Amino acid sequence: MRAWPAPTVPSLEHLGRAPAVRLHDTAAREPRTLEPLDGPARLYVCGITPYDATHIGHAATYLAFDLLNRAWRDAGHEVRYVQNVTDVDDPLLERADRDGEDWRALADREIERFRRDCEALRILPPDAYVGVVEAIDLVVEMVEALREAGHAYEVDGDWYFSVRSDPSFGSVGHYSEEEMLRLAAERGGDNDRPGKKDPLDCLLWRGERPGEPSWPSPMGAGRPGWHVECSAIARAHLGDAIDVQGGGSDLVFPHHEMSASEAHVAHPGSTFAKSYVHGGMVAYQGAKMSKSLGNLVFVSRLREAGVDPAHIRLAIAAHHYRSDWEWTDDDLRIAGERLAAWRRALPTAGLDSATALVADVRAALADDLDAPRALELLDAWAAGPAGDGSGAGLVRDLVDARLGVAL
Ligand code: 5CA
Ligand code: ZN
Repeated sequence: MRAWPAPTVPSLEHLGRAPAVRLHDTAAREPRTLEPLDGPARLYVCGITPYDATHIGHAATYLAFDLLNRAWRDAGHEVRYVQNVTDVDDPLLERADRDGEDWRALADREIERFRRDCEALRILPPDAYVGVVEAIDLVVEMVEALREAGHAYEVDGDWYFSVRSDPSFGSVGHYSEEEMLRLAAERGGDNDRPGKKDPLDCLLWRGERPGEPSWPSPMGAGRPGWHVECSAIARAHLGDAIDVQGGGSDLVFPHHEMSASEAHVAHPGSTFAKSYVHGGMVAYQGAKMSKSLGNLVFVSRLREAGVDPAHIRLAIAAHHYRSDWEWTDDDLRIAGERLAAWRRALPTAGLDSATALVADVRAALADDLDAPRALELLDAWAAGPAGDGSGAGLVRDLVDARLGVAL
């Protein structure tokens, strides 16, 4: 499906390349550097389930990977970026049902709102933006491969994946059995369903139910299970051993664990992703911001209220992408003051301090995307002595290219 218009990204290449990016890998439990590559760096980030508007938590996740995209580009990599849309799944169908709305109309409206939010936040769009509804054949192909390998089984018309068929199952999140059971139950799993061989086995294909959308398949009419959509879409669009599979930390288990295992078993000898990278959770009013709890701050609401999207961007960037933090209105005020100070300092930027700033900001962002440090470096620069203005273009390009903010 259509993504959203790309913002321009100024090149800083005349100053040489930015350093290679070190990123914390959840599976390796330590930082990893993107290896030298022949082809493009390949990034897959789990997209929205479009049953409600984009909240600050979503925005924080997509902004984290936008920082990565920008860091890789500045380091000289071509980037191929793919994002999915879970445009058919239980929460979407339940919300449509609750509101007496057509599920497609609900998804279309929220996807469009997400596009406008991302455009306003100057997030680089994915090269392929893929809805599950348009990828049913890819999902069916993967479920077929798992069935042929003998690692899928049927329970009353639904098909499950045998998670234990992947010897590396558990190696993304490193959770204990007890934690996996708890998290699966909390996040859409059906541990106790009679007929399952293992409580953690996850749904691949849900047989048709009255009133639910379905598509024909060799397993009978039905619709995809959640995790397999991302294995199928990522592999089909990016190939084997993608560089980074990304999302918020609530996706480590079961989602990323399951989608990796499904891809490994469907394609023996393959590696789904070289690194798994996760952003922290944004809370509001004391709890994780979530559509199911309803404690939400919507990007679109803030924009309608006249908040400058650059302030939203900087308010989020002030928190390290891996930390869990709580949104307050004060974040926006601080971001506004910070941006104003940078703008005041810009016309008198000296060339030497601007050149040094570029190197320092690049180093901060190459160190596991340390945006809070990058902002502090800019604050210090803005508070420093005035120069002759010859560095203004450089600072403007730096802030635009690396932080997505136009000064
Ligand atoms: N469609 C699936 C992924 S395939 C999904 O998780 N959709 S979502 O709409 O629930 O979330 C979209 C992205 O936002 C995910 O990466 C999720 O980890 C992230 N996210 C959700 N809530 C928060 C939050 N409170 N803070 C930070 N990130 C969040
Ligand atoms: Zn996903």
